[in-house]
Amino acid sequence: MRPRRITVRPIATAVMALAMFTALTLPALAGGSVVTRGDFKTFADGTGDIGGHAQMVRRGNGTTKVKIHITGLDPGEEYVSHVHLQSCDDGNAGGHFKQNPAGAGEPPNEIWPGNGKFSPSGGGIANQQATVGYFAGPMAISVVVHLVVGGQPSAKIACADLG
Ligand SMILES: [Cu+2]
Repeated sequence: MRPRRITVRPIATAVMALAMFTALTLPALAGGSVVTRGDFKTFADGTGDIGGHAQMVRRGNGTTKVKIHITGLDPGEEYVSHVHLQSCDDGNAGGHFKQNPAGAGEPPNEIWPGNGKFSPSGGGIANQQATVGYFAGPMAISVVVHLVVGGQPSAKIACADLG
């Protein structure tokens, strides 16, 4: 019995040490975030000189925030923006990112900065954002801006690769 007791103590000590290590390191991980960003450029069906940038922050607390700043838009038009599945040079950025590929084609399963239609300022500038309650998967790699025609997202007029 005696040798057995001696072996139990180091294990208990190791378990306590592991618990303390975990308690110390998890807050550090939870505070971490992964930032990707890219510059907007005139794209596919777009015209004129569109600029600005997009930024995605995947936070360690399990949320994702996307902010966009776009310049060179037509103040008389409406626009909508989505996170897309492919890079700007690959199939015109493909379709919409969906956290659950079998889920709904709308927020929060998709990420739409502005969460719908938006109008630029008189100077053609738009600043929009969206936050979703999950850590966006690796297929969230570009942000596309569409012109709205007849109330529906239409031509892809700008794109930014998130890298
Ligand atoms: Cu889109």
